[in-house]
Amino acid sequence: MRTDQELAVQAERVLRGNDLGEYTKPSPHLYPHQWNWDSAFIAIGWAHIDWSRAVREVDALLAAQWTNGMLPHIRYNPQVTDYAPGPEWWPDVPVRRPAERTSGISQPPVLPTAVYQVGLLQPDAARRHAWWERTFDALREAVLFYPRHRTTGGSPLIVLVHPWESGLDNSPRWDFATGLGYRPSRPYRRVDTSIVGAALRPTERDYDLYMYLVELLAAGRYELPPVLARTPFAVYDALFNAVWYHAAIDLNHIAAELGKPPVVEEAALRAFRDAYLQTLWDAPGQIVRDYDLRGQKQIPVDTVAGLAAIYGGLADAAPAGAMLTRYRARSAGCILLPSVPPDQPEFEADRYWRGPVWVNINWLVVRGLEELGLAAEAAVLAEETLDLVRRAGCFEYFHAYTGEGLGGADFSWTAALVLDLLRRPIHQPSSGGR
Ligand code: 9WN
Repeated sequence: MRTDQELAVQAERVLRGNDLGEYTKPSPHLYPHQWNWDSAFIAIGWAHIDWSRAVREVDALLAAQWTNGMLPHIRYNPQVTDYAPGPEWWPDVPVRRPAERTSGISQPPVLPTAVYQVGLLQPDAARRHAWWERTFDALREAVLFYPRHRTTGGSPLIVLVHPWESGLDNSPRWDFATGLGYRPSRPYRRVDTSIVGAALRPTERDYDLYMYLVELLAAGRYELPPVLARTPFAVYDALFNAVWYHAAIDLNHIAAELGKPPVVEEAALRAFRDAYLQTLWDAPGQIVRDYDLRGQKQIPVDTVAGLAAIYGGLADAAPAGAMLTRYRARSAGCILLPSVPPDQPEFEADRYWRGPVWVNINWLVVRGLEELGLAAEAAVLAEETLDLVRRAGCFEYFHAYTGEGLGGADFSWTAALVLDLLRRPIHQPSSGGR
């Protein structure tokens, strides 16, 4: 078992190994481009070992911003050709810089939170403020993109139009749509299953829907109204919405530091919180659920995304603690918080987002518990996360029962978030609460 020092050295080696100077590959072979929420987590890791490098990671992602403010889920590296689907599947994306090539969808907006955290790790206040000042307008547009372009019918909740946007691609929450038999009009290739065993990845049926939706989104010029009229997939994702809420609050913190007005007003945050709980809270299960806009109902599948209210600070400390306890009881025999509890019929201990343990999700819950003042619970989960990676290494995900490392090895966000847990131990509050 590695010591903390050995673990930190290993994590740093992973980040440096995946570093392309401008951005950090999520993993050496499987994911060669720049991914949105990966880079946010990765920047937090870099900030502990090389602050300027963290800044470059963020700058690279911001370079891919669209004219409407959206930060796309992939920023393509033009030198990489052995990844599918490539930019040819996403024609005419409205990037600000014409040379940029990106995907046509977004991903959970962790970036504003990362910029806030990275800034706090810069001891020189003048440098920190200068950086926040330089990135502020882009982040403001990125946060406001969602209320401006991804809401419908008077609800402030954000609509996702592709499972990839959720970051938890083949979560069983999305099976209602993969089960409908949609297929793209053109053949497509996959490279993921030549790098990782097919049994650990999304199925062909999942990919058929993913590529069908890619074509549909491109045909709708990536705009919500034409897509909503035709798509089988439009959801309020509990995790994505909580990440946005947290990002809005963190960007408001930055605004306050810079003497600017809040980006999202208090009243709008309150309305968002009310809508979130009203639409997504499942009282019998004491968990939040996602919502299918087509079927106009909650999606009756529980996953770890149901704990997102903890990360968002959308639940108070007492219900948050109860949610955690219940999820852990349902996941007895599993390590940490598995992506799906084993009592869900769709649970698979080793398949991607259908059961395995992911470090980024556990980190989100750890930091959420900490911010709610639940330091003891946060510390337990943080220590278990570090133990898992000490034993297994910096893998992409981990077998829900055995902790065996699965998917891509030398995975960047695992390394980055382990560094963060090592270097920024859980804060013990004097009074509690956010
Ligand atoms: C598709 C890079 C990304 C993560 C996602 C994860 C996976 C891609 C894939 O890898 O998605 O975007 O090929 O499966 O699901 O969360 O950002 O690490």
